[in-house]
This record gives sequence, structure tokens and C-alpha cells, in this order.
Amino acid sequence: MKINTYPQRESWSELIKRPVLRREKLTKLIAEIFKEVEQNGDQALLDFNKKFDGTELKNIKVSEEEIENAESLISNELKEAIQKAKENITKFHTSQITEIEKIETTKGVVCWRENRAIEKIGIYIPGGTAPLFSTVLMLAIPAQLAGCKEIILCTPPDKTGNINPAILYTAKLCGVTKIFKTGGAQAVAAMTLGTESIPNVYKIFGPGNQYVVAAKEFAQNYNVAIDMPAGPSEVLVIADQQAIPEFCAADLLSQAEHGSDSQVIFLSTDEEVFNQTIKETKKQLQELPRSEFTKEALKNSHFILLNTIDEALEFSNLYAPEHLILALEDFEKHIPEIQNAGSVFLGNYSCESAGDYASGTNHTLPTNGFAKNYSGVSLDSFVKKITFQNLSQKGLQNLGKTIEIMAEAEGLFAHKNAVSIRLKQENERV
Ligand code: HSO
Ligand code: ZN
Repeated sequence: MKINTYPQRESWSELIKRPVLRREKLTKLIAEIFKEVEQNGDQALLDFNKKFDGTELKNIKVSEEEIENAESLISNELKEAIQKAKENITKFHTSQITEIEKIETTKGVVCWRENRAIEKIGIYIPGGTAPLFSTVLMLAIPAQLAGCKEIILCTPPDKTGNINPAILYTAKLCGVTKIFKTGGAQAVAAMTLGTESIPNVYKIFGPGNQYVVAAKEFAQNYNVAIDMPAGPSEVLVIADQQAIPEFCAADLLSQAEHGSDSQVIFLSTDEEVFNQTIKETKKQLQELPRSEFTKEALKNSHFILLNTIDEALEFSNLYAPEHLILALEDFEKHIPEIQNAGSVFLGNYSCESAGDYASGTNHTLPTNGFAKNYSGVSLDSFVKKITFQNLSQKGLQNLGKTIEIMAEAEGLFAHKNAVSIRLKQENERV
């Protein structure tokens, strides 16, 4: 924990820095994996499973039977919780559907946009220490609402060759069309290039380790889009005198437990709340099962005492956190001051876990300062917007001169002529 009281503004640029990620030069390795998958398809994936995960599989595709069985392997309580979360995420993302609005920009010139779903999308769910079935909800629900026809999911199997049943159950519930047992960069390569079993997709979503992140970047060389640049999870909490230290500590730890590279920032204007939150964080840490990751993440984390809430918001806007919690009495008043943040949690009872799981907002959010220029995943992430226009004869008469003058000024006479030829023909006909 790095503790700082009333730091000079000159030191802010140091304080807002993310921990430097050791990004090894992975491009060569990733290129080799892509080549292997391109040449050997499913067999390459089966070989990678054996090499990296020690699993010998015959089939990369999860069978219908495995998906059906998953339902009996998880408790009713968990199924109900997943269904409740699904309901809220569906409600919130359905509200993002917009009506087509035709705009007459000049008399006789009508323009509009229509959404078309990206036909084939891929979801990557990491294996590792936490089975992120909540991420399946966050990606498959909007994909299905948007109308994506093919929604495929890749996730690595465990040592026994199985996939966590909560992932399978959630995938089925949310309309995932095919599930495959493959992970790492090779899974991204398979979704990019296609294999005998795995269809190639047009956009790849989901978190992953540095190999997956590098593979998603590499996939863009093949005209495959990705959700956003990835980085470790973060939260920034701003607390005033009425904030509850136990709650603030719990929120900071909830994000720190994601991984040793996570970062959490605590800003307060109240000395008592500040000191108590530090104490509470240390105390609650002892009781957490994932304390090795959490402890590491806390080493990268800052607890900063500042003079005013305005100052804290200024700091936060410079940092551009993935999650921002305003544990403030008058949070409403400060909303307009928030410029850069992925998702904002207002008041003492809006814990970040609510957004991670079940309130309805999406938890796939920009990290690493990208909240300055990226939005989180939403319904829009699964569609393209196509513009349409229709000019009537009258419309072209009204706008023709403008186009001709501009085309001539750019020296593009064929452009000009596309208008002139129509206007001339019209004059001759009259
Ligand atoms: N906080 C993570 C999402 C997540 N949390 C999944 C729990 N499960 C995104 O930043
Ligand atoms: Zn989380």
C-alpha cells in the first residue's frame, strides 16, 4: 500500500501511472501459433491442449450432452441468481435499442442509419483461478439481443477435460450457439481463421492473459475486430466524511482480488475515514481466500488524502478509472464533473460487485486509462450502423450546386459530373 497525504500536484503524474506491465515480445510466438492453427486446424488445438493443459481430448466441441448435464451440476440457488442477473442485464441492454430516425437534411434529401448485427462473434472466457461465467452473461446477452446469428464461445478445459458447469449453463441460457474446449492464443487464432469445427468470426470479445491479449491484437491483421484494448482491473474510490470505511475497504479489496496486477486507488478528504479505511483494508485482507493476489495488487495501490472533492475528481479524471465509486453525500452534484470513467457507482450502497454481476450494466469496461477514449461494451458493440440516403429529383436540384462547387474545388470532375449529368438530363426533359 502506498500512502500519500496531501501530495503536491507535481507528483500527480507519478501517482496516476499504472504499474508497468512486463509485455514480452510475444508477436513471434503468436504468429507461430496462428500458423500452426491455420495449417492443422482442430488437431493443432488438441495438441495445444495436451501441451499446455495436460488434457487429452478427442473432440474440441462441447457435446449437447455435456451442456445438458451442466444444469444438474449446479445448485438451484446459483441457477436462480444467474437468471435474476440475466433479467436485469437484458432489461438494461434492451433499453439501448433505438428507433430508426429519418432526417430530411435539405428538402428532398433524406438520410438515416440502420443497425445490422455483426453476424458472427466469438467470446473468450479464461480458465485460470476464477470461472468467469458472469462475463458470459455480459457478452452473450447483448449479442443475442443485437441479433448476432453465430455466437461461439471458447474456454480452456480443466485437467480432467471438463468446463466449469456454470459457464456451460450460462452459455446455453444466453443463446451461445457453439462451445469449444480451447484456450489461450490458439483459441483466438481458431476464431480468427476458422478450423474444421470452429467457425471464423468477425469480432472477438472477452478478457484473457497476456497471450490472449496479444493474440487479439494480432487477429486485427486479419480484419477481425476486437472489443477493446485490455489491461488489469481497477477501481478508484472517492470518500468524504460520511463514507463508511468498512464499505470502502471491501470495494477496494473486491477489485484487488482479481489478480496481482490489479490496481486500486482510494482518495479521501477526511482524515478519520482515510485512516480507518487503511486499517479496515488490512483487516479484511486477512480473511480473504485469494489474499496472495490481493496482497500483490495492494502493493501497486495508492491511498491518498486530498483537500477537496473537486481535487479528487480532477485526479480521477486524469487517472480515468475502469470503475469509479463516489462514496459521497452529495454525489448527484458531482456527476457533471466526471469526465473519464468506465462505469460509476454512486453512494454508500452502490458496490462495484453489483455492476460486476447483476444490476444490469455491462462489466466489460475500458482499463489502463482507455476510459479517456473508449466506452464499455454495450448493445452497440455487437452491431454496425449503416447509413442510407434517398435524394428525390427535387432534392438533387436543391443540393446539386453545393456538390458541384465542392467537387470542382477538390479537382474531382467525375464527382461533379455525377451531379451535372442528372441535372442536365432533367433540364432537357422539361
Ligand atoms: N470486475 C471485473 C468483472 C468481474 N468481476 C467478473 C467479477 N466477475 C471487470 O472489471
Ligand atoms: Zn470484479
